[in-house]
Amino acid sequence: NPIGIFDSGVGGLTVARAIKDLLPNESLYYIGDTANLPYGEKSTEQIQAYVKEIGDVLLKQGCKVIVIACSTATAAAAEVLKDYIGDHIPVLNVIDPVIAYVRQHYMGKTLGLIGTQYTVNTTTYVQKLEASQANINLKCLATPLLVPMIEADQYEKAILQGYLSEPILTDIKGLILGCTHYWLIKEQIIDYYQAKIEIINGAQLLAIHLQKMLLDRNINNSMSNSSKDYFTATKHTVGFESVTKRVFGEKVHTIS
Ligand code: DGN
Repeated sequence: NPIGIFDSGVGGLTVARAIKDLLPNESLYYIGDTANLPYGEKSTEQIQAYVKEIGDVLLKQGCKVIVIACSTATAAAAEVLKDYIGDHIPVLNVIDPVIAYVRQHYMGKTLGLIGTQYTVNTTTYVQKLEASQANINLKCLATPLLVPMIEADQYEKAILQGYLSEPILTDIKGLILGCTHYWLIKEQIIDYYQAKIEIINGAQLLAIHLQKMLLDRNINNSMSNSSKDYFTATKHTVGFESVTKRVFGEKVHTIS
């Protein structure tokens, strides 16, 4: 059975890639909800409705676990999706592994976070840090122009630099990429900071967490050469096709 992964578009491909690199024998079923993109400017109710619909599709595909590969969807609908799916299959998200990581490595320090308007407005990361009693000063900046730029598979240096040079992000010890899309421009972000601070990304952290969970539950796939990945978008876009090809080299299927 495949691992179900979804995002509003191409962002979650960074998570899918990290999972595939760590667990090459697992099959992936990926949905980019390009018909409803961007999630970052939608209401909680809207995002929850999209997420439930995707959950239905992934269940129908027989997924053994669902990975919410989007911070915005996690902030809006992680609990709702868990309740909706019930105990059938585990639901993982990209925020929790980051919280655990920074709690271990950045106690008492100041970190920056960039994310969508929704993620920053709902203060989900701050709340989760507080709930885990992580004493970390988190400076959050909404960077809404990045997702459309990345979805279009384009890069504009001035937009990224404009955000990263905002005063709120000075004197940080690390930067959390609080949106899965941003890892697609990681080189540019690392370049901006000249590798002086750590760029913290949930994708690899989640993959490690997932690996452990699959083993614990004994639902990992140890058979070799049997994995098959499937990538689909709710609406075909040139950007989805080109980014998927670049990250995975797969053909994109569109479902309606
Ligand atoms: N990849 C999504 C996230 O991690 O928040 C971006 C959502 C969007 O559509 N703006």
